[in-house]
Formats: sequence, structure tokens, C-alpha cells
Amino acid sequence: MMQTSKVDVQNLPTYNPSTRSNRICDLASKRKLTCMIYFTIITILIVVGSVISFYASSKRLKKTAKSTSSSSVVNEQFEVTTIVTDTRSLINKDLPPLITPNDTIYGVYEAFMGYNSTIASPYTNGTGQYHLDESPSNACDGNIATKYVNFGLCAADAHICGCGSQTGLHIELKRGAPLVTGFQICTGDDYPGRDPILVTLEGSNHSGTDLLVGSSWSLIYVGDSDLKSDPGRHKCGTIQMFPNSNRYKSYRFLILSVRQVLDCAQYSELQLYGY
Ligand SMILES: *[C@@H]1O[C@H](CO)[C@@H](O)[C@H](O)[C@H]1NC(C)=O
Ligand SMILES: *[C@@H]1O[C@H](CO)[C@@H](O)[C@H](O)[C@H]1NC(C)=O
Ligand SMILES: *[C@@H]1O[C@H](CO)[C@@H](O)[C@H](O)[C@H]1NC(C)=O
Ligand SMILES: *[C@@H]1O[C@H](CO)[C@@H](O)[C@H](O)[C@H]1NC(C)=O
Ligand SMILES: [Ca+2]
Repeated sequence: MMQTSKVDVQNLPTYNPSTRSNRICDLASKRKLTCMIYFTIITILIVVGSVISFYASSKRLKKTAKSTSSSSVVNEQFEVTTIVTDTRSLINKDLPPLITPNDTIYGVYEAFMGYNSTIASPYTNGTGQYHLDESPSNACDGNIATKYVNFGLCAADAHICGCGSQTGLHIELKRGAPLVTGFQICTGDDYPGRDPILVTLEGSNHSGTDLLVGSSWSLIYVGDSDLKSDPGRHKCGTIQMFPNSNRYKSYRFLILSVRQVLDCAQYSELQLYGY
């Protein structure tokens, strides 16, 4: 599944890591319609790609589980597969949350799955990426009243398409290398248009500045945040479950798109679940 998704991503015809963000903003101001079409096409490609790869990987896992159900590893995978087909039964399994406020969290921007990212800095006087009072650690403090706001390369109040996408955070977990099988995102206090809609989750066993290098990361999930239908302010989407058999100690969560053309992406909490 990871390989399939990577191929899809690299084949996206319009992606250019060196100029992408500036070009998105230029296009937006000069030719808004072109930009909207550009983003719609990318969104459709990503959604179709992730649906196909998920379908393929569920099928493969089911087959493996049937043929050799005595192996404990296979049983674990099979459990994940059945969970994917029935999200509600999964949530009842009470998976333990994995992120604590003690973990090391960095905001990033100019960040796209499989590619390098840049450390984000506080927004002061028109430059910088995340809101001074709404920093990355707010997304992992267990408090739904505090939020993380990242403008990416846009200025506050810019309201051009692409703002807030290609932003996110990476986390070095103190607990070691868990097997992550789900995540959950919660909304902020205002602007439903800033909610993440399409997101990615990648894993890595690297640490420090290596985590800014795209090749350190392996794709775990690409797709829906479960906020597509607005749950309301200060509310959470359901836990999004996915098949995964690789343990990692670091995780990178990135925004591909937000609900509306506004100036940033925001969320009050991101939590990972697993074993
Ligand atoms: C965070 O670290 C402090 C001090 O090391 C410790 O007392 C606390 O239990 C830790 N909290 C969690 C949630 O791990
Ligand atoms: C922001 O601009 C104001 C007014 O121009 C100035 O007083 C202040 O020092 C600037 N702050 C930073 C962090 O550059
Ligand atoms: C990504 O970062 C690495 C390490 O700093 C660098 O060698 C490489 O050229 C970068 N790749 C791109 C596409 O910028
Ligand atoms: C990451 O490290 C953990 C523990 O150090 C190990 O169990 C796991 O297999 C590693 N993950 C990958 C994908 O190599
Ligand atoms: Ca929070």
C-alpha cells in the first residue's frame, strides 16, 4: 500500500517541490479559477489513489489472514483490516492514545508527503508560518480549547487557495516505536473553512534534523480526515483507522487540503492511536 501511494504521489503531473507554494499563491491571485481546477484535480487524484490502494491492501491482508491464520502477526493485521471495514467497532476497542504533551513537536511548512519540509516559525509582522499564540504544541496538549494555526507561505487574511495546505507537524514520541493504526483530529473554535479535509500520515525511525528530509519518511495514510462533514467547533472527527504493520518512533502529519479558500489550516488536537 505504501508503495502504491508513493507512486501515485510522484506521478502527480503538476507537483514541483521547489516552486510549488509560491506558484500556488501566484496562481491564486492572478488566475483563481486555474488554481481551483489545479487543486480539484490533485484532490481527485489523491482520493482515487488512496481508495484504490486501501481497497487493494484490505483485500491482500484478508487473503493473508485466511491462508495462515496461525501467525500472530497475521492475526494482528487481520484485526486491523476488520476494523477498517467497521469504524464504529474499532472505536469501541479503546485503543490507547499515543501522543503526550511531553513528546517533541515541531511545526513544518512547505511539506508534502515524501518530500523535504521546512521548520515553521512564529508569525510576527507578516512573516513566519504559525500563529504566535497558536503554536504546534497546542495540537498535542490534550486540550480542545487550544488550537494550532499554520499559514504556510501565506500572509494572515490572504484568503487564497493553497494557504494552510502543505503545513503540519512532526512528532518524536518518547514512548518508543508504537504500531499506529488510527488518528483523530479535532476542530478549533472558529472558521470551519480552516478544518483539515485531506491529510497524510508518515512514519520514521529517524530523529532530529533528519526528520526534515523527505526520504526519512514512509507513507502510512493518505486520505480523509473525517472532518468533511463539519462536526462543529471544538469537536472531533471519528478515529480514522488504517492497515499498518510498521512501527515508528516519529510521525509526520500534513495537510493536503482544507475545507475552504482561507488563509490557514487549524486544528485543536491531533491524536494517534495504536499499540
Ligand atoms: C511528562 O513528564 C513529566 C516529568 O518528566 C512526568 O512527571 C509526567 O508524568 C509526564 N507526563 C506524561 C503524560 O507522560
Ligand atoms: C512589528 O512591527 C511593529 C511596528 O512596526 C514593531 O514595533 C515591532 O517591533 C515589530 N515586531 C517584530 C517582532 O518585528
Ligand atoms: C532534501 O534535503 C536533503 C538534506 O538536506 C538535501 O540533500 C536534498 O537536496 C533536499 N532535497 C530537495 C529536493 O530539496
Ligand atoms: C523502527 O524501530 C523500532 C524499534 O527500534 C523497530 O521495532 C521497528 O521495526 C523499526 N521500524 C522499521 C520500519 O524499521
Ligand atoms: Ca489543543
